[in-house]
Amino acid sequence: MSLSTTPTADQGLVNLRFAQTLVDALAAAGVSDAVISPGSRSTPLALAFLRQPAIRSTIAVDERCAAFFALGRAKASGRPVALLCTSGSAPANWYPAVIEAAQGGTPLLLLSADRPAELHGWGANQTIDQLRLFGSHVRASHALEAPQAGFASGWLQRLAARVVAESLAPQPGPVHLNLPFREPLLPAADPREWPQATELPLPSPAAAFSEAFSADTYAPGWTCLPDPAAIAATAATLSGRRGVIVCGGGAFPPAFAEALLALAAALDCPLFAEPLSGLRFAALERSQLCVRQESFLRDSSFVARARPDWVMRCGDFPVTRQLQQWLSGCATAEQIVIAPPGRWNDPQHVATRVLHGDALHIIAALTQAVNAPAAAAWRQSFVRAEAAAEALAAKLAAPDSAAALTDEADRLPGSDADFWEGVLIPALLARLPAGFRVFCGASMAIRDLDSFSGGGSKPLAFFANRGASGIDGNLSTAAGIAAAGPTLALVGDLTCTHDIGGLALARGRPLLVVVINNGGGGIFEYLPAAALPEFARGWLTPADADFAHMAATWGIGYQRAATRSAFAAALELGLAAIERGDPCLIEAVIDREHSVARHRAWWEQHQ
Ligand SMILES: Cc1ncc(C[n+]2csc(CCOP(=O)(O)OP(=O)(O)O)c2C)c(N)n1
Repeated sequence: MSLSTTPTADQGLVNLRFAQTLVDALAAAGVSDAVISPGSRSTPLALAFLRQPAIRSTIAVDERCAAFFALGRAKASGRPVALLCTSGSAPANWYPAVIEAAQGGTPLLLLSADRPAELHGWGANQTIDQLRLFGSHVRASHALEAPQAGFASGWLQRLAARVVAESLAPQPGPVHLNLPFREPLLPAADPREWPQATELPLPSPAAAFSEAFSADTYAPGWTCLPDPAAIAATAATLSGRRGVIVCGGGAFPPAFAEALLALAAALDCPLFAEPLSGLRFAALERSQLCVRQESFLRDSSFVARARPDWVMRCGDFPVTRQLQQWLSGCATAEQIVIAPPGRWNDPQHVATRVLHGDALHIIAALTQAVNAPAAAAWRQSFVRAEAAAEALAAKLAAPDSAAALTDEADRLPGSDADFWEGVLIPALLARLPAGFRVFCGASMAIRDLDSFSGGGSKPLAFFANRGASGIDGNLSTAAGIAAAGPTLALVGDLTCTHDIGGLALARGRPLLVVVINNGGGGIFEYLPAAALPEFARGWLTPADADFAHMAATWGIGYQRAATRSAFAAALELGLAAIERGDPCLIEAVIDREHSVARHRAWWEQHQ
């Protein structure tokens, strides 16, 4: 195609036809959600999205929030979500969410509108170099030319199907399309004469192009398995020996949990379920499951007695230091890592074998191949450790009738004023209705979830931005998840203030935000910086924000709680709002010094 700077008879009509061909083909390839930030240069594409009935479009002014919202929506659905914005700094605001999507393996389609080539480098307004803007953080990057009359629609349709495929396999992640448009952006003709969107099913070659993906799971229709010899060798390593399976977070396929438990049963080994594994709150057989390892692995004499011959990991690397340190201490054990193709989840460099492929199929193949369980006493030692930690956890939640009578200032363990994360998290999870989605923020929220969530048969789905573990965009991500149904966002006070704009996206969605307001970055209390005279100014950085006003800015309901009973009452009101489809923000006020003291006492109990 030659580059012409002379507009065709109706450049606007060409732009709209081009945009409609692309968007219709994205719909044909299975894209059902788009998040659009307003702008001029993106107008043909925005119109094409807004008029495509198979695509649900959400409008979000702040591109950073828009991208995190799309991330949340893609996490909840497992399907690629399209983002659209104008030229200039707009797509740069997507960057943190793009990084999280790349690290966390979430499919996104990044459609940035641009000025045509002849305006680049000549001082034109809102024109920056957008090519390869996202560097190595995208799975693929496509630089298109501005639409011209007679553009090749077959190519454009195949490109749409291709970018959807690229966002899903071999590793899900973001894909960038840079799309320049020449003015005039819209047709000159009467709007009533403009071309219409094509309704599905589309008679497009793109439909056949995307048949590689199963319509139900939206996962690649192929299976990737390691060499059968590697499966056989691994099965020999596992059979009849003392082992532990560790399951981290991940977007696992249906039936994965059952398959993993079947392998643990065949080997009669404990299965450590991480908070984001999807195994803690689910209707599953629980005799192999451990959810209290963060506690019982603090007992050095237990750790010395219960040395495994092998450890097998799947999903993301563990959340908390305790389990990480235990893994690095298993120096003599064989360490087997199951990872998606192209991923090397071994930051401690202790793996003795990495099995690349589809986790579900690898687990099923191993279950077939193993031939002997460990001696029964092996798992029993973990069952006892788990039960002991569970009993201590039960005491945290139980009110102490003597202490409950004392006044609030005492904050005695068991009293109403003894309100900290170890009490808040179990109370919250116990009250959530089945089927709730839980988005957990970075910092102490995810670590406390690991320590205090426990587990049960009530199904809850857990999410977090653990790819890059940012405290940015958390509320927007949770709002994106809430588009799929009732969702809890559990975040710290700095994490909340970092994404105030995200609260705007909570409007009209069943999102319950519980802000753990411990007066700043509580996590830093446990790090060496806490001893520095500059600690409060340089690390703790209390937000001193008025959360009631913050919620009011967006017309969102607000509750405040500083005791156990006030939190229980606030939770009832919050859940009633969710049932009506409205968001609610609960500010849980935690005395930081008390919380630090209670965390320390809790950890010491287990040593
Ligand atoms: C975008 C980003 N900036 C900075 C950090 C570093 N960081 C990690 S935790 C944290 C403090 C979070 O405070 P808060 O949300 O109140 O949670 P708490 O520590 O009290 O649990 C910061 C600044 C980060 N992870 N991501």
